[in-house]
Amino acid sequence: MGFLSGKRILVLGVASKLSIASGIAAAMHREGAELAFTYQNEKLKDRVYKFANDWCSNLVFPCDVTDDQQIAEVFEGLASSWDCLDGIVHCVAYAPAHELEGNYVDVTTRDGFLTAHEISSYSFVALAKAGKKLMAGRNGSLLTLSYLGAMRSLPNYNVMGLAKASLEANVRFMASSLGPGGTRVNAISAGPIKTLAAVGIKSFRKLLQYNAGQTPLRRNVTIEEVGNAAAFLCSDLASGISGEILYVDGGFNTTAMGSLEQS
Ligand code: NAD
Ligand code: 0WE
Repeated sequence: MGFLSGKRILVLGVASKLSIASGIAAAMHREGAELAFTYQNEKLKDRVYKFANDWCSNLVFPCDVTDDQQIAEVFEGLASSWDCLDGIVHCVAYAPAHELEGNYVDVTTRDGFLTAHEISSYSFVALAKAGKKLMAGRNGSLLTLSYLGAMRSLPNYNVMGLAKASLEANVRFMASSLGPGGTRVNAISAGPIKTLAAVGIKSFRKLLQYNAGQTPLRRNVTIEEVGNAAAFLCSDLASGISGEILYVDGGFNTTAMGSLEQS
């Protein structure tokens, strides 16, 4: 029996087999969780249905997180199959591409700032709000994905860093808000991984190479490793952990200088 057996968990953010959400779903399925999924738009619909099927799920809902109606309908849909919900996994982020390349002060706009914060941070509390009733009275768990750019500046991550900082504060305020009802709220801050969200990011290959060379483990992390940590955090094994940002980055964030060898 897996350590998530009996848990019902909603996963947002599957876009491909490389998605961090896919690594998380695979680990959670392996540990016995029952899963439900959402997809952002029609382009992703068939693909997400296929993935859901692989993980023995037929609960799939459209959900663009900028749309309150769609968010509400996810939980109405879930409620017609499940009488309760134990977890929500939020693997969603977006900033307009032109904000993720170039000098931060030069490229940041009001519009891009608002979009990044709405999709990458506000949506997490919006989901918690809409799912609150279904999750009430369980040892529930909410999980989101962050990145070190929340804490440190780095080239090109730009306004996404601010959105992740907001997301991490969101984790702490949501943990305080939902803790009395038994729900835990955490984030994983993952090291860089080549996913769809990394395609088209300027110099991402260079960043991956530098990161591996400067990391205590001398390599990048995988979606399987993030998946295992996510499964743990959403399980009762993590019953004492809330409001936490757990780094799954091979130790990168703990060093001031990882290596003096050429990266
Ligand atoms: P991905 O492209 O596979 O996933 C991003 C997801 O966001 C997609 O499924 C996309 O459909 C969804 N999305 C974007 N806008 C949306 C909207 N308006 N409504 C609903 N869904 C929307 O990439 P990923 O790397 O797996 O990203 C998942 C999470 O992991 C993100 O929060 C990202 O910031 C975070 N993260 C990624 C890395 C990395 O290096 N890849 C590192 C740390 C954290
Ligand atoms: O959070 C992310 C990326 C999230 C993301 C990706 C895109 C690409 C497509 C948000 N918005 C968009 N918008 C698009 O149009 N990561 C942690 C991965 C990432 O992205 C970077 C990084 C790292 C690491 C961008 C610049 C520098 C480093």
